[in-house]
Amino acid sequence: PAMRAFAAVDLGASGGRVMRGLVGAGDLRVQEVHRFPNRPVPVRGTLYWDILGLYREVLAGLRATGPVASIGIDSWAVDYGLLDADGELLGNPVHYRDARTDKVSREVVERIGAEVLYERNGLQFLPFNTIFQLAADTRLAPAATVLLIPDLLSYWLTGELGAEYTNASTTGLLDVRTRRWSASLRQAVGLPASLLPPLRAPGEPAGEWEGVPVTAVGSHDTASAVVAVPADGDAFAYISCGTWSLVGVELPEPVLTAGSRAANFTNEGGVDGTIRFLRNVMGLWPVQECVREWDVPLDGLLAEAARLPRRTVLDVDDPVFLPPGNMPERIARWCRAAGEPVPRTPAETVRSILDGLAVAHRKAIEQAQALSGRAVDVVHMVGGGSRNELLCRLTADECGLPVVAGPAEATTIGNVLVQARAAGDLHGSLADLRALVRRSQPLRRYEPR
Ligand code: LRH
Repeated sequence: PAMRAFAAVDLGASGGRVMRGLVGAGDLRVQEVHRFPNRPVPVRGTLYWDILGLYREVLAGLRATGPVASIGIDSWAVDYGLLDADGELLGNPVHYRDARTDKVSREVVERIGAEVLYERNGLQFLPFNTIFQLAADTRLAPAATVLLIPDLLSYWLTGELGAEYTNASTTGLLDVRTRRWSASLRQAVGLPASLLPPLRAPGEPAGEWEGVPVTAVGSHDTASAVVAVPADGDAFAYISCGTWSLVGVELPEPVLTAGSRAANFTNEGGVDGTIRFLRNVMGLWPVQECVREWDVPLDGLLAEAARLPRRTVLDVDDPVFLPPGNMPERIARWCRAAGEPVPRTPAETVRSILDGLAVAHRKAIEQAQALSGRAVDVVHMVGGGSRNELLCRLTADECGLPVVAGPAEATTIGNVLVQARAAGDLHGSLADLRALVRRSQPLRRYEPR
């Protein structure tokens, strides 16, 4: 039987893509149709996403994809656009790395109480969680609706309003137990109920674009990536590795203990009612920022870094590395303050970041197991970072566990799998979808040394 095509729109912090996924006869293939950079724009002290530019690229990609059975959209989490009562966009979405939440986030936590907040929404503290961004937003008065980025693009395509559940779970406004919007958290930051659109689950219809159905997928990119982890059984940890490393395990229920809060572990809503129990590790962001500043290709640096010994281990999770700009300089300053040798070359700098990341990966995996009681015997690295052989090898060695790398396009594959199942082309549980990924995608195994 012929394979059917699905379009997956996937926007990451550094770039977006529109992919064609082909599904059928026990096979799965994804082809890149359109790839484009995502370049935030600083304007008078605020860092914005170029949302209209991104939408134009999405449209160009969809037109180039050809006939598809349906369209699914995912992106990075937490950020949003505001619509007025006529459905017009109010201002430009602000980038989560903007400094506007630095102070407000602490104030909101103090006002609600860190324990109460965690007990209700189960989220790790990140200064840019949507709840804090909304508390800092000065444009709320005329706003009628808040839409997370994939929901905003979906609205522009279809005219239909909705809040996809997995991404809504990153806002801080969802109740982690009932999995509905939390009235008490919403009220704590003074938001009217009407601002939050009705929730929809991955797999539900989300309207039509030019006669083609749009399907809600795990619209949080990390939720889609975890769907496509090619795990066999449940004794696995995953690292969804790109701009961020999202490191954790998949659970049936959230872990809301004091220990889990202290370790800043999050309970994000996954596809099929799962919980992504994980920590945000800084990821390849510092590397991306260094490369942007040096303006040299990464591949050569990685080859050189692989020949170097471990020298400086950067604490990549230090919040000084969160904002954009001056990354090499901030790294040198951190080393001086920590009494660590300052990297002398770009390759040494890259090596210090990757060694730091490998250590952060290990710690997060150890903590995820200790806090959840779920033991793991393999680490799955998915996403663009799984192409980074040095990082995979360092992670395997540091964790003392085998690392299975791939698929690099996990997010778009997870997006396509959920659409294809909703369309009736695939059947079964996450385990069945993962078996198809295992059979159809090239994977690479790194044994620990
Ligand atoms: C990864 C990601 C991550 C969020 C961050 C804002 O792209 O969605 O899961 O914490 O972006």
